[in-house]
Amino acid sequence: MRIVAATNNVNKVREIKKIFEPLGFEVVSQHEAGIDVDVEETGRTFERNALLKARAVAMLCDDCVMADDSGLCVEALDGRPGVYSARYAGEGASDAQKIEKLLGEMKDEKNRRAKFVTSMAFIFPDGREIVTKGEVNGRIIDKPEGENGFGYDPVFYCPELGKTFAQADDDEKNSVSHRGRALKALYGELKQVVGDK
Ligand code: ITT
Repeated sequence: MRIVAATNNVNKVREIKKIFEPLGFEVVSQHEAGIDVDVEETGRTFERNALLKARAVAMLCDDCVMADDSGLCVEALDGRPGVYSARYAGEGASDAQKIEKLLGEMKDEKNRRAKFVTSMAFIFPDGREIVTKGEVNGRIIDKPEGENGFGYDPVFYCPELGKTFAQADDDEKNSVSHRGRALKALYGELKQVVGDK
């Protein structure tokens, strides 16, 4: 089964391929599928935005489509940046700028608890939809550690791995991450609908 990953984030595509291709799915990015669309994320929930992205690409192809909307929710910041994680430091800000803003807001804050959240939307060519979720708890450290991953990974310490997500390789991150968990839940639901691939 061919699945178009409806995202412009190449790091997400790499993580999705790593989990789904060994399961027998062919995953192509929307760019590889020749689809050029940048969906405005106007929803107030991860689920709503994941569906917006998936539906926009599903209208433009005959394949299965998946899209995720993810973000970092920090307890001391009342769940921010949350669904605004990509735009937290302004439109077009770099990962380094987002991290700098986060560490500035967290300066002197004792409660470092945070979680990454993903909503994963999947749409079949006949229009049927599946949405799954994944979360991972961790804490915000006070300076970036590690070179892998993307986004807020260098300041997200994951107790389950004993390191930041940026110190983990793709397989380690996928084994516990919000996106990895949402993808595994999706695989479980797909198996029920279409059987083993
Ligand atoms: P698409 O919408 O095209 O998929 P995006 O990067 O805008 O790409 P999101 O809206 O889902 O994706 O993500 C919001 C931001 O949350 C993202 O830009 C990162 O800064 C952060 N983020 C999401 N997943 C992450 C992860 O696994 N590790 C670190 N940061 C992540």
